[in-house]
Amino acid sequence: MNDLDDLVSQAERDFAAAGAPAELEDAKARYTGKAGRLTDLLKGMAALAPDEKKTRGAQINQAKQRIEALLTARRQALADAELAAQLQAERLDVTLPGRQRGAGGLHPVSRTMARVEAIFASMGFDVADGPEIETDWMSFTALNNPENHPARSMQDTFYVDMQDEAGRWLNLRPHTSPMQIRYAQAHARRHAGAAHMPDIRVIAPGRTYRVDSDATHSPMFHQVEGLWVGEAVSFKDLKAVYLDFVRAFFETDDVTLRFRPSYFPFTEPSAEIDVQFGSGPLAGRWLEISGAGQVHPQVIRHMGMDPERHIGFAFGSGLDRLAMLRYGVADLRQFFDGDLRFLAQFQ
Ligand code: 2U9
Repeated sequence: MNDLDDLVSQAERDFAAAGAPAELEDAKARYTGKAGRLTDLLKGMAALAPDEKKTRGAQINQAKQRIEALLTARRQALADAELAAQLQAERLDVTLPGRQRGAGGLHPVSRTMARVEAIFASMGFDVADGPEIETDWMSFTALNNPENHPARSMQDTFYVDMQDEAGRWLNLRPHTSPMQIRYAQAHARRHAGAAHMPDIRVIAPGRTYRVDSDATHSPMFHQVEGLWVGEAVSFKDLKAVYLDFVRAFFETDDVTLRFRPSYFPFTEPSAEIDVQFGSGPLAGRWLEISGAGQVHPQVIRHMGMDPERHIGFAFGSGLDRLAMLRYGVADLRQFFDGDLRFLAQFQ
């Protein structure tokens, strides 16, 4: 091995020892820089004879080319290593699934509503829908609650700053009954003049509003009312339908109903319906669950029907109260606080 081979080997080792581009450039300067060892060798040729200069010059040039090739290779290796380190540090797993929104679910009151609708649908009841902002006539007069009658103050109604054609303030419906008035009127119009009118069997679930707020009352709450009108409907039909409903809703036959006389302007006679479970956490207590009665003849008239021919029963329950009983919730307001820790339990 001559001195030039030696030099190339030393350069190779020096380059290999450089762990970063700046160190490599320093090492390069020690060989090919102005004061570098190759440069020194070239300078040392001045003293040689012309023949020797030629051979020596060619050898030095060859050594320089080898050193430059080593340098290029080492530069590339360092750049590759830097890139590999960067790729490792900034590694992205593109196969990871994207962040997903948590799956939503139905509110317990919505679930209860769907459940009530399904049970009554199985008994041949349709579901009515209608506006939440109502006229005075629909919310009160049609339901035998005449203007200026003291019974109107039984409901702490929200009024809307808008008037109907009769100049009366609109209201946020205090019960779901207007939906049934509208439904019955449309039914009566459809069958006007016919020898026989099919029975009306409908439930009206939805949001209702009253100025009332405590553990068992919320200014916005939900009702579900039912109505069956025909030519031969009686209180025993009401009892049978309601008992079937309660058994299906609470998933037990171990339940007794009690009808207590009561008063509502829209029904006569009227009753409160209580339930008592034979077992379970609520066993042995009478729980008020609904109001009901035979639809008042005046209300039948407002539906566009003849009370001499048509008779019916109606009932009304607080949907939120049904949900509270079914799920064992003590404070109605929890349904409307929007706390997901509470609501997620019902999914
Ligand atoms: C029409 C005619 C009659 C619906 C009825 C009740 C009795 C009743 C309350 C239960 C709990 C309201 O939410 S609550 O406070 N309702 O007691 N509702 S009879 O009677 C009607 C409905 C529609 C056309």
